[in-house]
Amino acid sequence: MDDAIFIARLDAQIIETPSWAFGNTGTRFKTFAAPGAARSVWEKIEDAAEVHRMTGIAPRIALHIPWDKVDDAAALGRFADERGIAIGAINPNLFQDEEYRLGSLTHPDARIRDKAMAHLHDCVAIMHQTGARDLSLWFADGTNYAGQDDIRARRRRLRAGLQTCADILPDDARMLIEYKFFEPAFYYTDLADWGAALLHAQALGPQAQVLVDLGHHAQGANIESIVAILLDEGKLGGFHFNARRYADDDLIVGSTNPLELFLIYAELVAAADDPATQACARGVSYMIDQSFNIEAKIEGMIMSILNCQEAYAKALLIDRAGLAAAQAEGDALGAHRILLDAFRTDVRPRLAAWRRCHNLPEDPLRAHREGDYLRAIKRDRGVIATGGGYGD
Ligand code: RM4
Ligand code: MN
Ligand code: MN
Repeated sequence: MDDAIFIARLDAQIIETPSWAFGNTGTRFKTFAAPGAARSVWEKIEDAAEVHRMTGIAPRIALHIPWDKVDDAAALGRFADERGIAIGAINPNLFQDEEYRLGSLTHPDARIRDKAMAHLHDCVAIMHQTGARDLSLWFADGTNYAGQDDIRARRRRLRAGLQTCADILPDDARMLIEYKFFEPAFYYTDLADWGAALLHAQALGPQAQVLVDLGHHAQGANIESIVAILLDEGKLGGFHFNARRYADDDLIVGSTNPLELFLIYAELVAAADDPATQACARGVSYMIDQSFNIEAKIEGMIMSILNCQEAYAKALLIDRAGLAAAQAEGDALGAHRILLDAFRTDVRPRLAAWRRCHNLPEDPLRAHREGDYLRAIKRDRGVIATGGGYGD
């Protein structure tokens, strides 16, 4: 690929960071306190700004409501804007209240469904106040025992709730429907896979798309093929990047299976060059959804952003013409080797050059580690007490 195009494509890649990864998070066993971890949404925005200063490609932060709820959302938007950060996706929590024991939009009791809908209304209001364009929906809804509830009835309740949500969405906004194959429910999950999400998104119309969280598939699932199919249907709306080994581990993206991340980017790059899928590919929101347990928060986030950029840069280097020719000839291994050649290319020098051009630190991780910002937050914020875990 021509250098100017390579650089222009790198310039266009934007990745959104999640507010929740900047505070202390942990497992149900223990939350370890990280020195200097953000204590409020305001500090999370400041940390997101540090990630953007170091990497140059993380100018948006996603919020979880009510975790990040403040009295004046517009003021929060302005606070972010002054730091060069925009508010990204709004993620409504529909899983923490007592009433959601049997579900939220799928709950058998209409009063609980109304409560969930009221929360979605509040989140749409926050979108208006902050200029956020994506409503990112993940539901913990499901059942634990066969017979516990009627699967088709639940599905219809969910569809009705999503339809109302589509009706109240700002005109230029999207709703992204996320799926996860299990947890917290174990027998049946109302949005367990991309098929379930896609069917709803198709019925709801152009403002509804599917969100792929890399941690939400069964072991061995071919995620890049899901990405390709959703792109082909014009229904891929966004990603939650992370990595998994066993379940929804929320580890640093690219840390367990860098080849998978590269192959996902390869599909995105190919679709962006195909007139039939270009519009969808260009609209995809790239978001991180991770939860750091033992890692330093900002450092982990910088590494995540860099891993995505590296995978993307390698995908840009795939010899597309050679690949098409090998595929047309039925040369399975020739085609495969073309992909691997790109994957094995060391793009770090080119990315360092890209950073130099943009007045960014050549080594963002080191610059952050040695910089004033980290020193200041460690000094000013200190270490906050955290919960133990089970039984606390
Ligand atoms: C889910 C899913 C959602 C996230 C919640 C807290 O597993 O990944 O995106 O918002 O966790
Ligand atoms: Mn997610
Ligand atoms: Mn998850």
